Amino acid sequence: MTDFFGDIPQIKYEGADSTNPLAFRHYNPDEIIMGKRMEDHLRFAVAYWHSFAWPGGDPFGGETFQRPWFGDTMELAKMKADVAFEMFNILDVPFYCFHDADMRPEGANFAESKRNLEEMVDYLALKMESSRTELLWGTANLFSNRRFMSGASTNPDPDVFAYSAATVKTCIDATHKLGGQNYVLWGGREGYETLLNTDMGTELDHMGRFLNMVVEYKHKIGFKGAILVEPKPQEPSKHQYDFDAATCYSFLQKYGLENEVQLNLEQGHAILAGHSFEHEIATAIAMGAFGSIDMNRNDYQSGWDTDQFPNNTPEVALAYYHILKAGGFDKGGTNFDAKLRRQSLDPVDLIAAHVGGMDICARGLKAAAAMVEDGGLEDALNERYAGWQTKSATDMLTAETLDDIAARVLKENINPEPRSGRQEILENYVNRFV
Ligand code: XLS
Ligand code: NI
Ligand code: NI
Repeated sequence: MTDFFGDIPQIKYEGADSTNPLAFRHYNPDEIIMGKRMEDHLRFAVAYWHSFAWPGGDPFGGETFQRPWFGDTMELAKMKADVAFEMFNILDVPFYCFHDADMRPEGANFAESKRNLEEMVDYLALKMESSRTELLWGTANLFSNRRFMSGASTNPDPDVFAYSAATVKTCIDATHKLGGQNYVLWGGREGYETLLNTDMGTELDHMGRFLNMVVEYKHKIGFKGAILVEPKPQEPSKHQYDFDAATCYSFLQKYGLENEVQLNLEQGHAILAGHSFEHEIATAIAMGAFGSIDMNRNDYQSGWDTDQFPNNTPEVALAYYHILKAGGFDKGGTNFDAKLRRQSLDPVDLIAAHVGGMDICARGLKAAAAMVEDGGLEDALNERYAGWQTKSATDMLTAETLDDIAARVLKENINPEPRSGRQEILENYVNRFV
């Protein structure tokens, strides 16, 4: 036991009237929502990197957090893991997620980094034996170290491609060993700073081959988890190839991976791409590529990936509405890819941030489920598309040609009458639930 969290007890559900800042007011794991426990709907995960590895730096100043486990030794890495599992227990979260670089010190060379990772994986496996918290996903950090400054699989230097492939192999092995339910690839520097020095077609081909190798390896070792790609339009690169859900899907199709790889969608990345979160979720669902979500929010004034904890119920409710309508998570879940503000120094801040985030998500889920059960949005959709229930309408999709349709429009003197889209009525409807 470390004494990092002092006497903060395990967080309990106390109901909406509770004024205890360290209690859940909405997140009630055992509450049944649409026939399933709330915990099993939401599948919360804590992100190792933001909570335990991020030092609180920004472009103008370094570390503010000064955690006792900061440093590059295995001993400190183990202390970090101890603290992480203490927090998982305080929050009673079902899952966590990690990058290799979050939990092991970087070695002097690949072999040493690999050994460090393997030793930490054994240590985490041990911690998991006496904890209920499982691994939602693992991933490789192919963006922090300077060797990745020009990309990982898209780097012009084949040695970096090789190093990245070897690193991803070790991270899939780690994820597999720890029983991870997914493996994520986020292409932080898979993109460019300037097209003046970038051969985009070649880089995309390399990235396509790389991802195919990941899928081949997954099958080779019998990893049953999902392979997920995480879209983001820019930052750190000026332009990232995994721009948004639609761009990722066309990439997957071009490289024959659309049946093998799904998407991990992040609220803040959706906003950076000029979309809403529900747009990205609905797009992935429409393509049959929905996998998991990274929950956070961006500051709407800064236009940057600020990775704050979510605190906007209406936004969260619409996201879960689409997820529920599509049948909910399968292997995916809600990972808090969110970090404290750099002035939030205290251990209690870390706990409160997650308590608030989990509560907002629970509230959003309950609102979403109430809308699904009420059926108002579904009815409005059915009514709006009711014309497509007729035979003449479906014939256009299955039997008629452009000529046929043109002839019919003339013959039947088809003359469409515009109808109201009822947007404000529907927005008012949603506001009844959130
Ligand atoms: C960064 C990404 C990253 C991925 C995992 O913006 O969100 O945290 O989720 O590499
Ligand atoms: Ni992000
Ligand atoms: Ni993310």
